[in-house]
Amino acid sequence: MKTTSLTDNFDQPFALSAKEIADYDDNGYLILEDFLELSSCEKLTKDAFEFAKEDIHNYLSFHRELPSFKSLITHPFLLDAADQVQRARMVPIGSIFFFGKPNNPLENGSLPHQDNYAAKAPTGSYFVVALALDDCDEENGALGVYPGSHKLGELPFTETKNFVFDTKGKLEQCFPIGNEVSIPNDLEPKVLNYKKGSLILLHSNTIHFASKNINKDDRWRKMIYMHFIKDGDPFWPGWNARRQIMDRIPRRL
Ligand SMILES: O=C(O)CCC(=O)C(=O)O
Repeated sequence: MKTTSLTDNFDQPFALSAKEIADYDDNGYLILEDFLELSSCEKLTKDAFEFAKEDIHNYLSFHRELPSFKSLITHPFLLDAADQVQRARMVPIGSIFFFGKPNNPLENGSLPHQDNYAAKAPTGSYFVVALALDDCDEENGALGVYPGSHKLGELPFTETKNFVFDTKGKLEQCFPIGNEVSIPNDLEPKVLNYKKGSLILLHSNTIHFASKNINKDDRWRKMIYMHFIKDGDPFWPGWNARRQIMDRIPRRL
């Protein structure tokens, strides 16, 4: 596939192959390798570190603070890809950034969960696109999935707290992310391997998780998760995330 940048010429839409769409439909996720060129990944990384300074933890809604993150979440090729697998015009509404610093007390991975508990949208409407800013595998806490679990619909979950903020709004505690679901016996987890610049499309009902990054080789696992809703559908903004619809280009594919 063609590698893109944050400022490419986006005249031609970005078409997925029939096989890529069929793989997404079967598995509930799709990895697009080499989606974003490395210099654009470096720009996003630099902006994230400059914003966070010494406060290294998860950040909600960097796209509201950092123009490079806004360019990514409204990236025409990213939207083309989202629209094709979701068969709808997908409107950006939120994002969360993970530094994935090794052994960081303020980052503790995520429990096996589906994502729509947060947005409470009509089933299948909420949608996730992630961009990797590091090479990721089992050693640095890569994203794991239960392939095919998106076909199970929304499963019962145990409600747990994700974040604790102090009175000034500063994050002081982070629990493993997500409301845990119990896994049906016949499903096998798969920890994904993907390179910096890969884009991962994830159905919101795909059960996913990540181990805390505990490697001793200073391998970070920076990831940007971006959230979308099918045009016109309702969703809960969330007291922490404050999800909001954003402007985007018309649907092209
Ligand atoms: O820690 C991770 O990379 C997974 C994050 C996640 O599951 C989520 O934001 O829903």
